[in-house]
Amino acid sequence: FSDKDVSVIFVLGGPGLGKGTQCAKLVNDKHFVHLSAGDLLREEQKREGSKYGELIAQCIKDGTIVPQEVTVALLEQAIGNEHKNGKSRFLVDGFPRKMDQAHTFEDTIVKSAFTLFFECPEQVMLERLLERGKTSGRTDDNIESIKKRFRTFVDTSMPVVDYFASQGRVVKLRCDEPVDVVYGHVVKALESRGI
Ligand code: UP5
Ligand code: MG
Repeated sequence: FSDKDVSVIFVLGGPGLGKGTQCAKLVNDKHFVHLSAGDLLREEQKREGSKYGELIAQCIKDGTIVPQEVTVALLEQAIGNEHKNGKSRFLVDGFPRKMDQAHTFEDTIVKSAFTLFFECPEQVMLERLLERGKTSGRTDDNIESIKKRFRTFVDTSMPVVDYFASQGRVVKLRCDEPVDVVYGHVVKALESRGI
């Protein structure tokens, strides 16, 4: 895709800080298509006949990154389908979380407009995840998996944010505040970019 036809904003930040929550609000107000890489992987995991089901299930429980081929293909397919239906503005949530994914996506699908990056103390993420875990049914919302997800975030995903930041392509926002306050920061950041 050309970045004239399709515009992509990456939404990054540690586990459970509220990326999905903020994206859902933007879908309502600004008519973005929200693509959560984690949600696409969970759907693929459940899909009958998927050859990646077990691999995805294991990675999610261990908080490790599914090989990029799987995730990039799911995103490309989803963007293509939405684009056929006339959609052009995408929030890609929870991706790229490893350097190879960042390069592959931007070289083969489309260059992102910029990255919205949420900063959040681990303690706040932990509380939100444990609270959600009471009802989410997610296999990774337990203390063992959460600790592994935090490690992966620091070791593997932060370098992606640092890389985009070194190119001046990151908007940093804080998110240890109520949902609507955080959303106020998000809207301001987008409006300052004419969105
Ligand atoms: N909540 C939200 N905002 C709040 C606020 N301001 N104040 C108080 N509470 C707030 O929110 C989490 C909880 O917090 C909710 O209960 C919410 O009400 C509350 P949510 O919006 O769901 O947070 P989010 O950041 O989306 O958390 P999520 O758990 O989805 O983040 P992760 O990045 O960990 O999970 P994801 O689904 O992206 O990935 C899961 C796994 O998939 C990864 O660990 C990895 O194994 C795999 N994966 C890959 O391998 N490759 C990829 O590219 C992507 C994922
Ligand atoms: Mg999410």
